[in-house]
Amino acid sequence: MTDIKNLSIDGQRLWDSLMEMAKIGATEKGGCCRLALTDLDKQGRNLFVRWCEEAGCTIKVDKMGNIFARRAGRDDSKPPVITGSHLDTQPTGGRFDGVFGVLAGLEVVRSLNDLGIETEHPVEVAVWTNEEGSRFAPAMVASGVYAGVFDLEYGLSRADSDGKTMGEELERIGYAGSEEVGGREIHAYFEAHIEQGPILEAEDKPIGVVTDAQGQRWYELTLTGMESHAGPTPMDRRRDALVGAARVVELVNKTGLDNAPYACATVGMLEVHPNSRNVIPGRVFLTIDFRHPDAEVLAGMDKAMRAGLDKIAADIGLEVELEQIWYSPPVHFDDGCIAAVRQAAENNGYALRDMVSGAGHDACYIAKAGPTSMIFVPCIDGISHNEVEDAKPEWITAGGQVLLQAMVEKAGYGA
Ligand code: HGY
Ligand code: MN
Ligand code: MN
Repeated sequence: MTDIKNLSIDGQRLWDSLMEMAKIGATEKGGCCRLALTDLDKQGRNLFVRWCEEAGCTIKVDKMGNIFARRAGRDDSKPPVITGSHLDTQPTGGRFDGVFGVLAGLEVVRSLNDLGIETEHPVEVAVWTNEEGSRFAPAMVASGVYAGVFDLEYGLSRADSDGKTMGEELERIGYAGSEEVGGREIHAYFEAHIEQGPILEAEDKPIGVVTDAQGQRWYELTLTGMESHAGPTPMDRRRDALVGAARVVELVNKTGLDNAPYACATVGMLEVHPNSRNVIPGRVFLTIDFRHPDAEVLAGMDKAMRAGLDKIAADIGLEVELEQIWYSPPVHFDDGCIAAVRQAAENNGYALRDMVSGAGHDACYIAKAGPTSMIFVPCIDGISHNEVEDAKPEWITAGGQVLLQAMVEKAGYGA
């Protein structure tokens, strides 16, 4: 029986599958746009399913459209070791965010087949629906339903800006599965992902042993003032919602800076009404994204933002509608899974470092359903959620290699 530390993936095959998948929704600048539950997402899902069936997997789809490609274990009654991530992208997404974790999982299955290894526990590769939270908010909603954080009705009722719900779109693309969502034991879950930040590349380390993920608070804010004529309306008689929004953008940014070095604060969406060049904006909608590894600090950022908002509204005479639409608490991953990742990286002589994930991932919710941890690899200049997102083949191979060995460690093999 080959020692686990000698098990290898085929890095070129993994890279090739990533480049093949990247053709679906390819953008001019070299990125990918496969918004959740669009026809392009359907195409990506279909390609993944075909590849998994060619690798001998059985496929199950649950009521949130989560896909599970299963490779039987010697004792198939045992809970599975699962890996995976997401295939949906941001509008200006890249070729690696999410899809690396999905196809690294497929590469594990293909490598187990090549190596003739039968694991004790079954192995599954998962595709989680709508991780990005771009077309449908919030993010990670389907893994959240799987973990029991949201109920099924909430998940299926999430609507996009055109009012189309996830339930309707799952039916339309043929991925409204029949399997119940969650409620089963997971022996271990590992998610491989690009870091989406600059640390690993700067330290020349191909592996991040992810111990934690920071908490997030997402808000939707509507400021209402008074539309009026941009010409005759004196400056001191205006209730300009966009001036208010500009101060809110500055307030959000300051709230992040005031809680440096770990806090992150972003206004990502801003819609002006009526958006006419000679009308004083009467209404502005914007989104706020706060993050921090410490729940207390995150609560303090919330408080500071609300106080600042009240002052802006009073100064300009605006009505404020603020809704916190999502709270994902900081997560500490499973120490046993973290150790398996660390051991696998050390087995292969990869330089590594412990990390806290700045981004949210499906693993943050799956950690509530079973022992979970993540494997990070660097990305070029730490850039992600951008069409130029890129990685080196040796980094991708390193991540896949560690994933294989960590999973086999947990799944067990050989009598
Ligand atoms: O927003 C996030 O952290 C993730 O990319 N959905
Ligand atoms: Mn991702
Ligand atoms: Mn992302």
